[in-house]
Amino acid sequence: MEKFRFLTSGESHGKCLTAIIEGVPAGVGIDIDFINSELHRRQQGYGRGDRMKIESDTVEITSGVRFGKALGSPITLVVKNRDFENWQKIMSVSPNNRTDDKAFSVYRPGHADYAGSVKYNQQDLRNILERSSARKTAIEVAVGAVAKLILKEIGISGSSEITQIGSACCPDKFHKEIDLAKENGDSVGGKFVVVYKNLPVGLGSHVHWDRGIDGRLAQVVMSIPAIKAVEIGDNPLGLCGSEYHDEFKIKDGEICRTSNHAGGVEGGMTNGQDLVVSAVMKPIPTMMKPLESVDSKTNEKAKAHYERSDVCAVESCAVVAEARIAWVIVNEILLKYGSDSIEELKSRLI
Ligand code: EPS
Repeated sequence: MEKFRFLTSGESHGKCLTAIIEGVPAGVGIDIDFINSELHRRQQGYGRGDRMKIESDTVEITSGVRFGKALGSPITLVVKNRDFENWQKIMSVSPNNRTDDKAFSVYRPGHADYAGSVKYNQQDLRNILERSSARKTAIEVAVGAVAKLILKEIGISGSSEITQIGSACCPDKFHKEIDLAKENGDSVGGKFVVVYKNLPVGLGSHVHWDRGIDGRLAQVVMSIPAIKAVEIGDNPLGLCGSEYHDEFKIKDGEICRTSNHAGGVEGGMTNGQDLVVSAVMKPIPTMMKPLESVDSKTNEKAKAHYERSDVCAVESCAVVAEARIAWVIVNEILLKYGSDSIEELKSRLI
């Protein structure tokens, strides 16, 4: 059941990335500066590649907003790819401009090149790279920023933190790990945590497998490029029930908890505690010192394709996860409380 729904489109070096969102209640304040600040956050982080020096992502809104407020009609967002200027011929829509410039045929282990080219019957692996690139997360962050603006109206906010880079678990060693990977022509992954506060009790449901908010959160975070594991709350491995579960207490006549190992979700529903989602990102598969691979044209041994990439993008990935989690929370709020306008939503949440 989707109440906050959208499609995105766009290739990494195409003209632009686009999203059409449906379900934003009328009257929500759409602050373009906020959307742009989220896009800026996604571009930051130690270890990002040169593409981020070219782009300065900003959003254009071409429908669904008037005088700073959502109309309740579909909102269209556009983020231009500045780099398109350098790729106009290579990414041309017209059959008359066909070129082999930037075509490649050696699979990058760990990327979508192999499975994507087999599935879509493509010989030029660029036809897979262009959409599988994490560039598309720019427009996802813009959609997430709109979701965050809905949440802001009702007092819900989120943030993220990096908890591990490579084998380092404290921030003062993070840059060293990234520098070392760079020196070695390598890449490095890590782990981050996203926390959302002030959620109402009962988003999601225990009544059917596909309605649990935990499953929905896992899906949106797991499908971010390069994510290999998602956890909600603390990892319970090795803990006894008595150590892991969060006891109920009474304080000033109110039910409360003194721990949050469950990460704010019990029985597939939010329980009013902070929602805590962490995820593990693998090292980016495009590497200066390429791995051994195969040329799909000749079926012969070859070094994997390399082109400009990031050494580490864990910080950006955390911003993407914040955005995607905002989609899920907004969708669940709209499912539970309905609402065509923000005033209606606020009155139902009291
Ligand atoms: C990205 C843009 C890309 C990469 C990166 C993410 O730009 P380009 O390919 O032009 O250098 O920097 O993509 C990947 C890491 C990947 O594996 O696809 C962005 O905007 O986030």
